[in-house]
Amino acid sequence: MHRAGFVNIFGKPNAGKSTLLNALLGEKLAIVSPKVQTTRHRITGIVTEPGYQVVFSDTPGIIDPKYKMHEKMMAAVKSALEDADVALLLMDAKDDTEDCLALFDSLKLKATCILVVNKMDNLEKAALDTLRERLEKWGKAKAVVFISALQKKGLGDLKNAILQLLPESEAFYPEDTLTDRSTRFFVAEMIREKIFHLFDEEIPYHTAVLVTQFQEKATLTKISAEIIVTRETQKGIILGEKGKSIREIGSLARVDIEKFLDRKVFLELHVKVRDKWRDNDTYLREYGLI
Ligand code: GDP
Ligand code: K
Ligand code: MG
Repeated sequence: MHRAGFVNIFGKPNAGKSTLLNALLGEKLAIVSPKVQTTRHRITGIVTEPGYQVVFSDTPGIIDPKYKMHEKMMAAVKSALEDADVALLLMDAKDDTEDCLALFDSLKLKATCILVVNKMDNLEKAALDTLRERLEKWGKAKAVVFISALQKKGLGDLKNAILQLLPESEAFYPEDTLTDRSTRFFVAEMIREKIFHLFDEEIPYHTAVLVTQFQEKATLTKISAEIIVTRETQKGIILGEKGKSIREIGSLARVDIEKFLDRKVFLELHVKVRDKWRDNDTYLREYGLI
């Protein structure tokens, strides 16, 4: 019997959803940062093994929408909820347990659920035992699994739990497919991740990245990208003194992109100011957020 299905990861911001997707795939597809709302899109990663195929989706954390961009992000979460065969409800071991369960209750899930407690590396054994007891009483999940996505612990248990719940089906994608997103998309995301790491507070939330040129030359890939911000002052910050900051973004991103493409890369970055892009349908569409 062959099994295949859609397994989607849900949870509060920073629960470790993107880290888990990468750990399950053994490949860095989703960008990760300690800041909330790093993930803006639904990102799919596909695992194909003899006998089964799992199509995993990482989703933006569940939040109350403040901008049109947030509404689009939550629409992505909602559609992911609707087409999951198995929903992984991910919580941080240190998050308030009752809050998390209330949030999961509020999703009115129809999909089969696995409750996944991440960051078990942050709790002592006694505390983990108490937590397990409480979560098993919740009764709405088919299984409760403890993991550390960062330390890659408990992933075997999680895969087994998923496989038991996966429907009988043919594969959905050819066996060598890793994702349904384009290379350009991942390049833009890798640049965006560096901005999340290098700047505090508001800058990352006002930034989008657009790849404007992607050319495979004989010995390297030439990539141009625009970093979009909402104000002139932010442009100045991204550029930095004598262009120091943008050079740093470029050199950090280039290392990741070269690893991802397995090719030498020439990366050219520009900064553009687009007032209120987060509330503008045309821009949101251009940046792939709709
Ligand atoms: P997301 O917002 O749910 O996608 O969370 P991310 O995957 O971006 O991770 C948020 C933060 O939690 C990052 O700093 C991760 O390195 C960290 N993190 C993720 N998984 C673990 C884990 O298992 N243990 C610990 N200690 N930290 C983790
Ligand atoms: K995050
Ligand atoms: Mg994420």
